[in-house]
Amino acid sequence: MEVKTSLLDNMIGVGDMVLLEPLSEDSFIDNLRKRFDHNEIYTYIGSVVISINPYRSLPIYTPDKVEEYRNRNFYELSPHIYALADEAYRSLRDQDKDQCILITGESGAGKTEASKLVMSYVAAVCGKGQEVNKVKEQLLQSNPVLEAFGNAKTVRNDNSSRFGKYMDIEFDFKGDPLGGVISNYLLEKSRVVKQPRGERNFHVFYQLLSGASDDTLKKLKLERDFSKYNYLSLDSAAVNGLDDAANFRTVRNAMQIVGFMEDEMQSVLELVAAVLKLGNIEFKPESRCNGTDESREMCELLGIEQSVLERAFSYRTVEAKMEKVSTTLNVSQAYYARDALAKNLYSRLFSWLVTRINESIKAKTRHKVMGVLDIYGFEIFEDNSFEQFIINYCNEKLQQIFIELTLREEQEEYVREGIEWTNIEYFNNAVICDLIENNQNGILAMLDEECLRPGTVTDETFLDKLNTVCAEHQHFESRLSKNSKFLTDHSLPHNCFRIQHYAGKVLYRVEGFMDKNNDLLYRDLSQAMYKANHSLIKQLFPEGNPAKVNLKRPPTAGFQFRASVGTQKSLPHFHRLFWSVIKRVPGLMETEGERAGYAFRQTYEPCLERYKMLCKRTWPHWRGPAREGVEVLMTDLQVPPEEFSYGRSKIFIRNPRTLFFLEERRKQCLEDLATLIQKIYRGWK
Ligand code: AD9
Ligand code: MG
Repeated sequence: MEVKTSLLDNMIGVGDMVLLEPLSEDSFIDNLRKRFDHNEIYTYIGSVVISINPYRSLPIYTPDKVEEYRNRNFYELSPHIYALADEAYRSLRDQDKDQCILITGESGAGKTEASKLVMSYVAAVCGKGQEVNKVKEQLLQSNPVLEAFGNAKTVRNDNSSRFGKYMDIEFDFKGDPLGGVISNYLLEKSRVVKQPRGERNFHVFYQLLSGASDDTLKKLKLERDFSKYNYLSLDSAAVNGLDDAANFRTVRNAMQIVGFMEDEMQSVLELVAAVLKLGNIEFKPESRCNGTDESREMCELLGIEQSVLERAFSYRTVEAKMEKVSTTLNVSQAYYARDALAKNLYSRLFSWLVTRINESIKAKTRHKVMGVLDIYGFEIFEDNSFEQFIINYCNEKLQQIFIELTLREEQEEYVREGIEWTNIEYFNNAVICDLIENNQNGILAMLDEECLRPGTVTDETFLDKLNTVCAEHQHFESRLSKNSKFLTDHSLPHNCFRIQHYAGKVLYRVEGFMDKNNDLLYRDLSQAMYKANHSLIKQLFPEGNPAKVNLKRPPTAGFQFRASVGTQKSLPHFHRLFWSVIKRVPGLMETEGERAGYAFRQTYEPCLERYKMLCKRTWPHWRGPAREGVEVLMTDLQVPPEEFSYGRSKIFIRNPRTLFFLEERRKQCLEDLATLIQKIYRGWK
């Protein structure tokens, strides 16, 4: 039997990396590859699930599979995301513990799919009944709505999340779902007005144009043809395998289930149409944009007086010393204002959608929660800009939370067991987070400072500042530790800086950083929007209310993001955490690196039971406390003392090799025993 298992392992790899021998980067990747070749996309490292995107549909998410994994122990069946979902759900229901599932991995790795699999599994196994089923349906249907507005085709992923999402599913004391709350992190709004080559705008634009009835399009003053709209990139409008028209129906249906009223849906579509119209407004030096069809139609959609909008595109009013001064915008400033309005309109619409969904799905009371965090994955492109900087910072933060939580759990167990704890720097990416978010000289703070500084400020002056401050800081840091993450290197292209992220080195080009961070919307435009005879658009621009003139500068994009990422701090209140490391391309796996602590632990009794045959003094019976038996065992087997530690109730083993050594000895012992028995048996015959 033993031999058969290892032959099988040789072919399809082991389900838990902990059992891998020898454990090295090569064997780790080799194991994943073997499993992947046999359609085994999931593998464990202890309680962490790794998955590799198969990019095709595998028959492993059927109702039968759900039944198979239901109420089974985590390690009982072959690795699966359902095992993780089941374990999380059962701990919540039976042990009354809040749960949190963090899903990380690079773009296109399968995070969003994994989060949906978790949700649908939990929906399938928890209680039933009319009310409960309605709640489940609403929670599940919030996904297509948010994906239509917040996802887009990128070069990495045809359905790439361009926002971060954290969803709490709320349960009652029986473990039945009551509702949910969604938090969203900064939408990549620059995409509304411009998309990188080979990428698309947010799905909803294409869905609306492809899937709406002729009548609806007429009411929205739209034409079906993508090429009519400046904001829709042409080179990749139709995506293989994406049925925009069918998805439009799915989204409408989902909005209905979630609880949007017919008139609300209409308003939302009017805003989407208005964004497309905005993109077609053109400005010419002689005649400005006066009286064009596009601006007229946009104004009709939103109930705005055309002269009000056109004035807002022509002038900028600044209040200085209680006096209003209007300056004329030149053509490029007018385009800037137009794009800023489109970006703001769309991103505010997105936030409104999240709030509106929450109104529908939020439970009045809750007993326990399961949180699922699905963010945009780490991005390293050839050309990385402010968006990648923000997305990667978010991933860095998540990594830090994961590390803090696992280390804390680990540390607590060591303290409980009376084992000495030494902090190991290697694990911690707090240095990178600090480099970005430090209030005084973090990159985001410096960017804000530069945006506010009077005088001529440009992306280049920001880069100069960064280089000077970080270089100084680095000089100071390098005396303390060798791992500074801001990489100064004279061979860098002149407008770039480089950061050593946990996932790799990334070169950022500063062009556009100031602008995107400033995210300026001239007050003339927010006031024009507030004047609209359209309740949704009015709601989205509250600062346009002249009665509430607030001269304070609106917070920058970087600041807002830092603040929203900061709220993730609430995560450590969760009792349990699962982590799914997912990679897009098999073969590019990173290993966990060296384990800094003790990788394995076992309570004394089972440990003694399993290995007592290896030592004459403990075999067949040990008549003292189990801990002493284990001590005798380890001494007799001459396991080096630095390889393990005795805790109060458990033995802690530092290295998997030690465990394999013990297992190997045991296997040998059993084989010898079997041979012996066979000999005796033959002798009898
Ligand atoms: V991003 O950071 O949002 O750009 P994700 O979310 O990690 O990324 P996503 O879940 O969207 O990736 O997966 C990308 C595509 O891979 C999906 O659209 C599916 O076509 C495909 N995929 C992902 N997971 C699975 C799976 N378990 N089985 C089959 C999958 N296909
Ligand atoms: Mg995603």
